[in-house]
Amino acid sequence: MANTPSLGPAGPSLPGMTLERHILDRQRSNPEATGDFTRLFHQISLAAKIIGSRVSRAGLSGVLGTTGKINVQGEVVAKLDDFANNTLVSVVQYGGQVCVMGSEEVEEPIPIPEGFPCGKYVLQFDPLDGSGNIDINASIGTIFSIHKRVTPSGGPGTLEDLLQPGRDIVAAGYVIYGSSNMLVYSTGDGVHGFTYDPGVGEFFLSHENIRVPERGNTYSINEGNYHKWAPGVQEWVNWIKSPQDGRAAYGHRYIGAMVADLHRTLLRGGIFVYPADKKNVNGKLRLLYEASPMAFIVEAAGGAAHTGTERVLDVVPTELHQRTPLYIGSRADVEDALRIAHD
Ligand code: P6P
Repeated sequence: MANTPSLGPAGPSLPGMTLERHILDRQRSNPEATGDFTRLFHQISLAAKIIGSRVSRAGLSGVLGTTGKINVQGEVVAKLDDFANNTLVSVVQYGGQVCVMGSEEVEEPIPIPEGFPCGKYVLQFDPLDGSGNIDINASIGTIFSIHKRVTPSGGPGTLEDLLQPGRDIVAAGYVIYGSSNMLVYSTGDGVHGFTYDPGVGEFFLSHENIRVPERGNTYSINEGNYHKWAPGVQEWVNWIKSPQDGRAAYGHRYIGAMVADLHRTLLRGGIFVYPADKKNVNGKLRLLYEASPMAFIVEAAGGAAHTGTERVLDVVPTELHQRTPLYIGSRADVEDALRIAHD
């Protein structure tokens, strides 16, 4: 039955396939693997556990509220934004698997500290997506993507290593801190979800080979921006609200954290849209550490992701924090949106 925990070769003695085992099996199936990817993923998993632990008791550990700082995005930095960013950087930077990092919270490329080895991977992340939801205890998440470096090995990574298109992603994933914490990842051949068991301190396979339904029945967009949208987007939203081709009208869901809205879309189908508007002329979501990794995952699950003018994964970045409009989800729903909003 789909999505039932796989006991795997370990057999009934273990309660299920752990994330660590899943990544290790992948390494064993690749004769050229050195174990660097496994070690990097273990670090990301550890960071997810640490962040998840702090998120789950945010109201008790003095990390609610803001730091008073404004980040490169011009957004107020929540204390948990800082904590999540510092956790990811500190857990990864000494491991020797990464040559440079990029973070939503840091204006410049994050170098590996002097005296520590630079590896073959490039890690980019939104450490805490949807931080506006923290203080109201709604779902938030972490998004990450991994590329191979393109500059010569050995020395420090550069901006060139970060400015790579999504089609060259080696692996991408997200963590959703919600009613339960889950880590979902893909290396391009299938999308797999792991649910965190706090009693054990491990992520266990719970959603094997997730597939986005060809079409859903939910659309997700901030309707409060209606009057800022281009007429084509307004036309699509009015269209999707009315029953089409004998189908019932779509329901509307919007959590305000892309990870949560996209997790629902990944599992149940439908479409998430954050279009360009009069205020965000290039869209609001960031390409490198939000749209591209999520597009990689959704496409690996059989869905589609588009900017309105091109496939998200084909966009060649020119700036670390550049933004993009985003239409993502079930292939048929994305095609409808592009046909009505952009043709
Ligand atoms: P709005 C959160 O700030 C975020 O970056 C995404 O996670 C989310 O989908 C979007 O912005 C929400 O934006 O303008 O609707 O609050």
